[in-house]
Amino acid sequence: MNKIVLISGATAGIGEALAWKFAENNYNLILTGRRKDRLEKLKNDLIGKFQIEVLTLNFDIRELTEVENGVKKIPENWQAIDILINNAGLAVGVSPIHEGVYDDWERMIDTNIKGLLYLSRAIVPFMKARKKGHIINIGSIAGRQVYPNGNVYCGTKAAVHSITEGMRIDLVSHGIKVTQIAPGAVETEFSLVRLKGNAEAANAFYKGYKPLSAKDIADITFYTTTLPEHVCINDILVTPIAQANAYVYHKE
Ligand code: NDP
Ligand code: 8X3
Repeated sequence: MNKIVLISGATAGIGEALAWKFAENNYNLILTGRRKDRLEKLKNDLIGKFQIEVLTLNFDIRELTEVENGVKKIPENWQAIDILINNAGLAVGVSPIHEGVYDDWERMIDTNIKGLLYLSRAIVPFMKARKKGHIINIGSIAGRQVYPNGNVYCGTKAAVHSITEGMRIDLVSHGIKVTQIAPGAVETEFSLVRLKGNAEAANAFYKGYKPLSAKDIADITFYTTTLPEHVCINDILVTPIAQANAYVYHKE
C-alpha cells in the first residue's frame, strides 16, 4: 500500500514540484488548490506517468467551511495520511506599513496563518488516531528576518515559525513529527502574485543570480521524510548561494 501525502497549494510552484517528487517516490497524493483546471490536469499527468492514485480537493484555504467540507470528502481509505505539507501561501503587495492595503493584509493573514491552521486542525486527528504522521510547514526566510516593505508577509511567516514550534510541542506525545522548511528566493509564480501580475517586475526579481527552483525545495522537503522513525528535522533555512540573508543578494 502506498503512503499518502496531502499537499496544499499544489496547482503551482513548490506545491506542484512536491506533487511530482512524492509521485515519483510512489506516494498516493491528496492535492488541494483553488484552480480546479490545474488540479485536474496535474492529476491526469501524474496518474498517466506513475502507478499512484491522486485525490483532488478544490477549496479556498481561507474559508473554514470550505476546508472542513473538503476534508469531509476524504474517503475512509484515504484518511491514513502520513504527511501533511502546509504549502499554500502568498505575498500580496510591497507597501510600507503606513500605505498598506487592507485587502492585501487580509489575504496574507487568512491564507498563510489561518488557512494553515484550519487544514492542520482538520487533518491532525487522523494522525493522532494512528499515533504517527509528519507535518511540514513551508515557512520562509521572511519569518526570520524582516526586509523593507515585507512587514505583514514577514509577520505571517514569523507566525508560521512559532506555530510550527507550538505544533511540535503539542504533538510530541502523539508520535507526530513537525518540520519547517524556510526558503529564500525560489523562482515560482510567487513574485507575479506579490506584484499583482506585473510580469516584468516579477521576472526582474530573479535576474542577475540563480534563484532556488521549486524542485530544489521539493527535493529538500522529501529528504526530511526519508529519515528513521526516531529522527525529526525541526527546521531548514535554505537560500540560493547568491542570497546571504533576507535582503542581501549578490547580483551580477
Ligand atoms: P506559487 O504562487 O507558485 O504557488 C502558491 C500556491 O498556493 C498555489 O498552488 C496556490 O493555488 C496556493 N494558494 C494560494 N492562495 C490559496 C488559497 N486561498 N487557497 C488555496 N490555495 C491557495 O508560490 P510558491 O510555490 O512560491 O509558494 C508556496 C509556498 O512557499 C508559500 O507558502 C510561500 O509563502 C512559500 N515561499 C515561497 C518562496 C518563494 O520565493 N517563491 C520563498 C519562501 C517561501 P491556487 O491559486 O490555485 O489556489
Ligand atoms: C518568499 C521569500 O524573501 O521574497 O518567502 O520573502 S522572500
